[in-house]
Amino acid sequence: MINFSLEGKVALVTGASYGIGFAIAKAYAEAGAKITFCDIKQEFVDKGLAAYAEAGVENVKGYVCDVTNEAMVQDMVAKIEAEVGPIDILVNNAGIIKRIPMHEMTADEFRQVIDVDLNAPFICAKAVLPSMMERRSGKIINICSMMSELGRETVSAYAAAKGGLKMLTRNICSEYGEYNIQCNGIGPGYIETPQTAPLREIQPDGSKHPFDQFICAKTPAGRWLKPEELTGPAVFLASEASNGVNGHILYVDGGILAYIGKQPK
Ligand code: NAP
Ligand code: GCO
Repeated sequence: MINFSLEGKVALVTGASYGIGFAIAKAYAEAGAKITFCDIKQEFVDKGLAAYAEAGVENVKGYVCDVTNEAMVQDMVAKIEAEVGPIDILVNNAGIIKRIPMHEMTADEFRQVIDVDLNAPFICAKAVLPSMMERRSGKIINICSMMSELGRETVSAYAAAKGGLKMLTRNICSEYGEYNIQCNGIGPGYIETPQTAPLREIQPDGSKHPFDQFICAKTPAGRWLKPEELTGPAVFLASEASNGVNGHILYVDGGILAYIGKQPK
């Protein structure tokens, strides 16, 4: 029988107080996993714990951790291993974006995005790999993006990071596949979360944001996706059902990458 269950597995989802990370962690709990997550501030961890409780997800553990800080990440992983158990599933979800024209972006702003969106997935994967190697089993899932494949104005740092994250995914696959560790990516399309809220703001005249209209024209279904639409693929990539899948970026984009876009009327 195909095993999509996560029964008895320990999952760490970074940046999962809300948004995509929250939806994935909740789905993992429903599939039987023990959930741990982190966020950068205690305030957000507390809000996340309350949200999981409200959603009926029990025994969730939240940790304050800035995923760009290797010492904090190593300490968090050690705490999880002591308090919950060895981490079977890591989802590198935490991420930021800065939408600034490249010629106006400071090097520090560029570095901040690279730090969270690319360096941190390296730091977190490096922290869980030794135990996964010892147990000869593990799943690492990196949350990539349309910008792992495409560029657009004002997101140079984010696209560079997410493009790099695609190749980090493939390299972890290449280097650790022999330990029965699978590393794959999920490439969400355009998802309704706080990160994209500015792109969906209703205009003063009551019309849709131009970018909202643009994305609906670029998506065959003509709509934004919801975080919950990522959870099936996320459970699949965390389960034994995907043990033969490695180094793959699974795009959950409603068909954006396959579509030239709806012809304007
Ligand atoms: P979001 O709503 O902005 O949530 C991002 C989460 O990451 C927040 O909980 C945030 O915590 C946390 N975080 C940021 N920096 C952190 C750090 N240094 N240490 C720990 N946690 C940190 O984003 P989202 O839309 O759910 O996106 C989640 C992931 O999916 C990101 O990697 C994003 O790039 C990717 N993605 C999103 C979309 C989309 O359309 N939404 C599409 C493709 C890919 P704070 O609240 O404390 O900052
Ligand atoms: C943007 C959006 C995108 C999404 C996502 C698309 O400004 O274009 O924020 O980058 O977050 O990454 O897959």
